[in-house]
Amino acid sequence: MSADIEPMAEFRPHSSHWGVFSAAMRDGELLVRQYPGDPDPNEIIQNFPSALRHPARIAQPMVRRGWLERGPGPDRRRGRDEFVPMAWDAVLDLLGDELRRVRDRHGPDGVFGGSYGWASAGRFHHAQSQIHRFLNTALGGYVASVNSYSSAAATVIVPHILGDYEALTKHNVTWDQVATHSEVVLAFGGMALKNAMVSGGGISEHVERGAMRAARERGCDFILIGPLHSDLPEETRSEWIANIPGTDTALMLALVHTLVTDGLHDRAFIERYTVGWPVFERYLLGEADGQPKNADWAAPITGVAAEAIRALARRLHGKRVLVTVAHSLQRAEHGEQPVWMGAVLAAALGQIGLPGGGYGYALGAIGYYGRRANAVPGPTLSQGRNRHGNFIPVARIADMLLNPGAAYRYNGQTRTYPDIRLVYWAGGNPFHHHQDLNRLRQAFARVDTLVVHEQAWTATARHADIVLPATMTLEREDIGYSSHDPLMVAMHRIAEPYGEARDDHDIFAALSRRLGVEQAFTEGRNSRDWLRHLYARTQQGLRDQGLPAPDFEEFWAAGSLRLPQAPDDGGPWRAFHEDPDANPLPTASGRIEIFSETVAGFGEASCPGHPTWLPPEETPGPGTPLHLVANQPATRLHSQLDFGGHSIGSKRRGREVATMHPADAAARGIADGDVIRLSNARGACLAAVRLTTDIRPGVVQLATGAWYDPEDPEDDRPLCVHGNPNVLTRDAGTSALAQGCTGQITVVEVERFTGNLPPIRAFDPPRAG
Ligand SMILES: Nc1nc2c(c(=O)[nH]1)N[C@H]1C(S)=C(S)[C@@H](COP(=O)(O)OP(=O)(O)OC[C@H]3O[C@@H](n4cnc5c(=O)[nH]c(N)nc54)[C@H](O)[C@@H]3O)O[C@H]1N2
Ligand SMILES: Nc1nc2c(c(=O)[nH]1)N[C@H]1C(S)=C(S)[C@@H](COP(=O)(O)OP(=O)(O)OC[C@H]3O[C@@H](n4cnc5c(=O)[nH]c(N)nc54)[C@H](O)[C@@H]3O)O[C@H]1N2
Ligand SMILES: [Mo]
Repeated sequence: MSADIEPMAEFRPHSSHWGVFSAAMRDGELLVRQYPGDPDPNEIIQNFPSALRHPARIAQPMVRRGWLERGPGPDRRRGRDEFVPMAWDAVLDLLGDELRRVRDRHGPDGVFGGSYGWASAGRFHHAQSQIHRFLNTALGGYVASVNSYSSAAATVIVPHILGDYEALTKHNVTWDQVATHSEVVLAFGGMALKNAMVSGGGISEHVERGAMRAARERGCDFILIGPLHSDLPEETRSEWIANIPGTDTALMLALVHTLVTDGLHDRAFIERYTVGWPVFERYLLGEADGQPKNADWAAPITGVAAEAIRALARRLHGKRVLVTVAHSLQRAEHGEQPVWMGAVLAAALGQIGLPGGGYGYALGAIGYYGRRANAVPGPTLSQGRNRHGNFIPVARIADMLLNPGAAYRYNGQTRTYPDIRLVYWAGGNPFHHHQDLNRLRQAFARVDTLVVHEQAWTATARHADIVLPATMTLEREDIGYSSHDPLMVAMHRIAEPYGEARDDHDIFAALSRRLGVEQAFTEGRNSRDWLRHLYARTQQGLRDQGLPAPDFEEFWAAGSLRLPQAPDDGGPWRAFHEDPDANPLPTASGRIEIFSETVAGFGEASCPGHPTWLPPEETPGPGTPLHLVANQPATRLHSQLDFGGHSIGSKRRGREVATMHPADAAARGIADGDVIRLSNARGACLAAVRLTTDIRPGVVQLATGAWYDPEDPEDDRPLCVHGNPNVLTRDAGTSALAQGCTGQITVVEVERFTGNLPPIRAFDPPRAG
């Protein structure tokens, strides 16, 4: 039994994407305590206390007045209308009828149930699993979404060029190897501690700071490539090369060019472990197009001096070098290219497969990367089978809703957008995650019905026709588990549900009764039975290994269970390095593909057969002279609990804080603490500004996650008064290969806001009538 969690008197164990903790209710107040075993606990849990009973929570089922009066149908009043409260039984009857109507008239192709989003950490009440299981059971399937907003470009390109995507992030170079072996860490986009602080399913130990400190103390050099100096922690004492956003592929090409022309590239490695180098080399040296991709060529593109590029390349030779590429680089136009080119750079250095060396794609971006895997299976709710099978690449949702029947390209296929009548969301916030929100509003106006389960009045809930209040994680029992953290947590209920909120599972169970599939959905289990059932898999796994396997009641009473983990064996690239014939990679050739016949065969100009510098369409110019970097927020996870104390505490004058360079500010008459207006042709938002020299001049940074707050919701392109950068970002795919999200980088102009400051209303419940 584990003594990892303090004995359960008043404080009970719980878990979240941002860490394991325990909590108690005392005199109506929520108290949270960080997990004592965490060497570097995450302050984001401090959003819970003030969020639990915040008026931004949804208290009862609500139906949009226009939908109630006129019935299902396209309506531009979504997000502008008032809501009518309704009793649970009535609203469930209404929704049951609507689901039946859409199913019978349009079939599963009329329902979009992708429902992308991070939801909460517990594995049974995992909203996506619940909604997919429900739609599969009740409708026989739905239009799904594939890949993630996080990493679509990498997810699609990596199997062609390197092998298994999951293994690249989760079974590759670990933090232990960095602490012990790396001599140089070349971090494109950095490895900001704020990011690794988050881990889907929960995390008990944040180890990244300690590992980077240990590496540094051993003499490892950290080199940060990117626009923000804060993307590597102070502990690394990093050297900072501040390139222009979106230009890393050109920089990497020039590094490899210098290696090649100096004869420093590892020819033996390239020969033995890769295919396609000769084709790539002709491009690199300019034999294909007359332009050598040398440091002089890259300097004006990247904003990095040619001599600095050459010096960096020469420094990497002969060292144990780990090249890391943050997710952010590929969440941009042609995001496939830096992912591919990072692998080519690591291959040219001859490092892939060596301990602490090679290619650490996305290391540091999320807490479950760079760790050992658990050696027993964890709890997962079966989603059933989607017999229908249609899908879209996740970030193409607005394109789909606006262009039913249109053809598009994805991973070598030509596909067609379905005609969606009903959109059903639980556990995600498209008004957080999607780009060009004013366009998304137009897209949501097209459907017959939008259903949302939410814990709080997000803009997505405000745009829905039927809003069902969901419990917050603290209000239900669950199991906290991540495949790469050894502590499985018995998440006890801490508080009673807010208002009339119900668990997503109970809502779907009630709907499945109305649709005649209750037994298939619930299998006759209540929530506690399900936890017991899901736990049994882990228990059996322990038993199979002859390890102590406490029964569910013991696990529940102890509060946590420490699981065995697999050894740090370096993963598939270590095995491949040791013997490429015996352990080929699962690519077409079994080798690292520097040129891919498959990708070349797709014939996409936006993603050719080898890594290529493709200048972005969106670059700073007249009217929009600055780059905007819209990265992950430090004080919350995405938009979750933006109304919590820790998130609110980081705002100024109620607005999200943007950062910019004093030189850019001075040129615009902007002072630290001012409210600024960021704008481009797609939209505008306000933010408070903090000036810092830790940002590259010409770049403004505004994290995602401030709730969309239109000054005048009647307007088609309203000013967001709160600071949601997705009113500015561009809704276009990374390329015809992956069609991934490109939200990280856009272009804007910034001015001092001199008008009367509009109030923040994002956290006030909408009008009810
Ligand atoms: N411009 C720009 N945009 C981006 C990014 C970027 O870098 N730049 N990053 C992208 C990335 S990487 C991602 S992953 C996405 C994230 O986008 P999302 O995952 O959609 O963002 P979250 O705020 O985590 O949304 C989760 C929602 O689920 C709700 N929720 C939590 N628990 C439950 C529950 O148990 N039941 C129900 N029904 N609801 C629940 C929360 O209140 C919240 O509204 O954003 C993307 N968007
Ligand atoms: N606290 C917190 N942590 C999180 C999340 C959160 O919402 N909050 N979200 C989680 C999720 S879902 C994901 S997918 C990961 C995302 O992980 P990432 O995508 O890696 O995280 P970001 O913070 O968006 O970006 C990291 C840094 O990349 C830099 N950057 C941007 N563009 C460029 C470029 O063109 N070149 C270079 N060299 N650098 C660039 C920016 O300075 C930025 O700070 O984070 C996870 N961690
Ligand atoms: Mo993500």
